Parts: sequence; C-alpha cells; structure tokens
Amino acid sequence: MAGEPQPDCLFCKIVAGEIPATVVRKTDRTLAFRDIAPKAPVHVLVVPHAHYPNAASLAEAEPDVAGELLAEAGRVAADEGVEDYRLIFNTGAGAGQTVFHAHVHVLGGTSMTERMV
Ligand code: IU
Repeated sequence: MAGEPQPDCLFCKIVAGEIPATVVRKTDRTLAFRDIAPKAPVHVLVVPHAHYPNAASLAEAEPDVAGELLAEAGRVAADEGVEDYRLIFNTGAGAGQTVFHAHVHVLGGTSMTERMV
C-alpha cells in the first residue's frame, strides 16, 4: 500500500529506529536528522515517516504531510540559528538522488550563493 514502510529502505529503518541517526526534530509524521556526510555546517534531512520515493509523490498522496515537511524544514533552520538556508529535493538518480524515500535537505550556516548543493 502507498506510504507503507519498505524493507530495504534506509530512511524507513531510521524512522523505525533500526539504524541510528542524530535526530534533531520529530513529529508524528516527520523526522529530522543530521546528514551523515554534511555538505554545509548545517545539513539536516527532513523525511516523512511514510515511504514515498520522492517529494512530489509524497505531495500528490499526502499534501498535508508534504506541507508539514516544509514547515519542519523551517523550524530546523530556526532551531539551528540560520536565517538564510537552502532546501533541496533531489529527484531521480540523474539529479543526485541516492535514497529513494522522500526527503528535503536543509543546508545553511555558510554563504550558499556560490553553491549548488
Ligand atoms: P540524496 O538527495 O538522495 O542524495 O540524499 C541522501 C542523503 O542521505 C545524502 O546526503 C547522504 O549523505 C545521506 N545519508 C545519511 O544521512 N545517512 C546514511 O546512512 C546514508 C545517507 I547511506
């Protein structure tokens, strides 16, 4: 069924607590944790608990959760003390997506004007 946990999904396992992560925020429907390979001083991923392969498919199926994901991204930035930040949704391997569970990257803490990622 759409949104159900997938056995081989890394982020489903992090949501389930089966793989450790440095969690910074948690709601009933989302989880925010530090990226294991940070590309900026602040690099946090916000994921829905439900499994969808990318952000657009999440938004199609559960628009309220997609909205919560964005709101949580803003709260992460506020918690981290960054006013200017970049949100990235890589979609598809050719765009750099490596984990096929919807997530938004929250990047900040340095000048982002020259950076793509
Ligand atoms: P991407 O948009 O699918 O490329 O982002 C996946 C991110 O997940 C990437 O930045 C990885 O560093 C990150 N990540 C992680 O935080 N913890 C892990 O165990 C693994 C990947 I594997």
